[in-house]
Amino acid sequence: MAASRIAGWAQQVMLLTSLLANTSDFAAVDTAKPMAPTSLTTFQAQVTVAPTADIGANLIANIDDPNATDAQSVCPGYLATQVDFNNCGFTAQLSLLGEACNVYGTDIQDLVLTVEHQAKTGLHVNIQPAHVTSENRSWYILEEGWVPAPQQEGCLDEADLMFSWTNTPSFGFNVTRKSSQEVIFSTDGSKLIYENQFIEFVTSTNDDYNLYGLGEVIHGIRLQPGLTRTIYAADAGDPVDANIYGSHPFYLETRYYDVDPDNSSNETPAKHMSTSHGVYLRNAHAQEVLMHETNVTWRTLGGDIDLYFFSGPTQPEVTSQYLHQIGLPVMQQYWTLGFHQCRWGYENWSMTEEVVDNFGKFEIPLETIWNDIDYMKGYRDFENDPVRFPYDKGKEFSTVCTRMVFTDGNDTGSFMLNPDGTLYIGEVWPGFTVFPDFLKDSTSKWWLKTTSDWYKKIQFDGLWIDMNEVSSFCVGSCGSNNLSQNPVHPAFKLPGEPGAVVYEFPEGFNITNATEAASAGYGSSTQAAAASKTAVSSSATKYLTAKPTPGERDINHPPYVINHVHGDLAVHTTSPNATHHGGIKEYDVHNLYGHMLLQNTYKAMTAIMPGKRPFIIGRSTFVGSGNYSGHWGGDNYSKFAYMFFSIPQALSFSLFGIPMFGVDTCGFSGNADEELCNRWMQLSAFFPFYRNHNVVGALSQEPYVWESVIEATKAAMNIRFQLLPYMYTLFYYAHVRGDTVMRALAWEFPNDPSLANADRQFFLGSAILVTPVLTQGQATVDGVFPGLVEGTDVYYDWYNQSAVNVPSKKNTTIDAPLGHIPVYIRGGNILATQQMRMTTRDARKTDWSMIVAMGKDERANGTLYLDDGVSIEPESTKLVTMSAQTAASKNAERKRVTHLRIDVFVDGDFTDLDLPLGNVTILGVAAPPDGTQVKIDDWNVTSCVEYCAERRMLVISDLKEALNGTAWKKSWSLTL
Ligand code: MIG
Repeated sequence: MAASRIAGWAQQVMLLTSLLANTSDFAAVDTAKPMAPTSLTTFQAQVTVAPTADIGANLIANIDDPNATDAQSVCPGYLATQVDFNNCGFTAQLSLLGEACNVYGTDIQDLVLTVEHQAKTGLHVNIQPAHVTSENRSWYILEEGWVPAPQQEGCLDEADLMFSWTNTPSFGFNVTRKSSQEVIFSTDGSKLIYENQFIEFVTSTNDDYNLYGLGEVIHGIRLQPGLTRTIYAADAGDPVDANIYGSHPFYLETRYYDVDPDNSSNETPAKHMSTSHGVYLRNAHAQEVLMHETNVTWRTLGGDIDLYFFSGPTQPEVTSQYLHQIGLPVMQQYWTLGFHQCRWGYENWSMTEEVVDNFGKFEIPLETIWNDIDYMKGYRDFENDPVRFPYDKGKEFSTVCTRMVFTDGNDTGSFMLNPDGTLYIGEVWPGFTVFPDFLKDSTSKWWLKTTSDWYKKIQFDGLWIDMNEVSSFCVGSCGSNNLSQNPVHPAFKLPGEPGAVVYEFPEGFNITNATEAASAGYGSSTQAAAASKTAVSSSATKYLTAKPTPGERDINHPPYVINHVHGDLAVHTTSPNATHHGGIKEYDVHNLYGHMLLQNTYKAMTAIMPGKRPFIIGRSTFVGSGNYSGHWGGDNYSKFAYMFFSIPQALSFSLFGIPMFGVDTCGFSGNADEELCNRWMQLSAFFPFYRNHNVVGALSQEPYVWESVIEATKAAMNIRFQLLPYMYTLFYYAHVRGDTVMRALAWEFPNDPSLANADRQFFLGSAILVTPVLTQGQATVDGVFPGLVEGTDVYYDWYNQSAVNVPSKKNTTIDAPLGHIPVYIRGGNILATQQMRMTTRDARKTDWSMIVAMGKDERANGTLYLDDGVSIEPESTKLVTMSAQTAASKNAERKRVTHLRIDVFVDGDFTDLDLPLGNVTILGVAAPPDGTQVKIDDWNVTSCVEYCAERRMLVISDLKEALNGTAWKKSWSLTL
């Protein structure tokens, strides 16, 4: 949890008065025993939970079970009748077309199909049981109060998408893009299976399809045939290709077309274009999506079929259409884009302060310092450890208040229950633990009160919401009869305890650090344990053959076994039969737990800090969480491989509407080394959320630990700070328009099929291309400059400001020695920049510069959004629109730039950042200018004009006075 914003170097003492909380673990239950003053090392005296406590039934996932029944071959499908048209679509009845198959539940005889055109770009297809009662409502219906349902006004006539259906051989439907007649979704020819614990529908696909999204998962960006995406929120440390923290049942599909298929000439390369569309299944149940060669099969363990199609037809349009429906990304405070230092293992205030001091000593910018669960007393939420993290110079915190968190919550009925109405008591860091029931209104009030009571004792600037999947270290209500043992030690070894996993080093550590590697026992067998820690047990032999009981559900062991990372649904989280007030089972809402917690935390923070944008970084997210929170990538590893995975994970979260994303820089689990941390501190500088975080017990990895990392960090931060106003502007457009911040190459160049899988580089907005080294021991990196070989685009090296030479082949080898991250400005863009300081607050006081990167057409554009950086509804804002153009004489002998013009259009009255403009650097100016007299709004002004022929760069400096010491006070035009 984290922490304090450092208001400035003179005010380091602020550190002691602001802290972000890990609200992961919730209130500990009341216990007869007084709380022991705990620290990580006092656990020895505690009762340890039985090693079997977190082990569930030994299951074989259906997709791995050779004997599993294929629903398609045994089920009858449905028949559509009673079609009833209305203004925007129609309804129909679907009835089972034969004998029930009851394959993974009980077949539902009658369904209602609703098809509704939404505005021009949206199509909604809903299939739900005809008879939903108040008792079984939560089995099938996802309440709009929890997850809004897209509602776009507008109807049929201009709709982009058409819906058609058939009854042969059974009910199936097609969604077709009207303009091109291409079918984008087709269940035609497959059967619909609709049971009380199992739904399946199948859409046929084109060959070699390009799907993106369906998270959260650690994988490359493109989802190819052979994969299964399981969606069930899990506390699992970033295993590859398994379900982890968040649930995002949304995909983007991009289809490329050869524009001139008859062209067989070798000279003119094939020309392509693409269209993209989005598919969102609004369903919060456990589910999986199987990607096959010729179809995509979607299976859920409940809920309904609530499908929304977004017609695009480009990725930016799909994303914007989707985000406008699920909730646009929340605007972040400016300072949150500063650098965050964190680790599990800053044991007390003085150690925390020492880290802050070290940043000062080495002059590395630092915005915040975060404390992890170390600050808590007995790992309880909302309570600081009185010895290590006292509220006020060691003054003891009253135990009465501690219990109030639990007692208040209990008195207001704010916790989840067992089916018999007693408290559900799982186990997390504080020991036996209860879990807020966020489906109940009174819980919001209790959460708000608890959060604000704590805020009165320790002022924080944001909240880090960890373990909200929700994590519980034992199966079932394991604390129910064991409360007297509290606070118990979890069934597993804590990092750093004897017998715990020995930390591994990054790939290649044995080569670059031979001596150290030998003494650290690198490569020893103990390290295999780290990898298997989260892997699914390969010894699963028992297949739990739960035969469906007609009409009843087995929610603890559903007949269809998803490929859950932890096997049994009850493992490492609250059990499916944990019960909410009002009777709703966790089975039906599990994937929403994290989202509801984020939503409630947002509410609490807006009450505590009225008018201010809450800063929340959450682990478990759902569709729409971006409306409240940012996200970090969870427990990754100090490995080069995970540095790579951070890019596709970030790009997926761009699609999910959570642009405030970053991963644990230098890696969480395992020891980082100099080379890895050097590369990673540079890479993450181009991610919106920039935080170095480490597991307890691992070697220190703050950027000042290694000399080369200090230099590399400052070099990258220097660029980041210059780009902060640009990044902030990108956030503004994400917030108001549904734009993305980090972008895949394919999204910026939709007509280049070779980029469909490109996820080792990315764009920040449309202007910045980042091509990092992602592997060990390299001094070069292969990358592409989209559009460069093709002649449509030009790129300028950030460092030497010259245009990149057109390479002979598309994939180019770029020099990238350790400490250098290749960064390019794409021609056609204008950036307004400021300077690096130790904090963003001070950076916001520096003079402006402008970088104009001319495009192939000798034009460039840019925007700059300015406000106070804090308020949800700023009193005043300013939007600056910049454009530039040049014209060069065609006289080959004496080529001159005859004309240069820059227009700055200022709209709005926010004045705080009307600081001087120092200089304008124009990249890609074909020839020297004809004259040197700069005019601003037709007035001759004194300034300095320099042209560098080598770099084709023109610098106009000394503009401060010419503009009366303010860059954005009013609109102006510069001509030369
Ligand atoms: O069970 O608070 O992902 O960032 O350091 C582990 C300790 C709990 C998991 C988080 C990680 C954090 C750790 N937490």
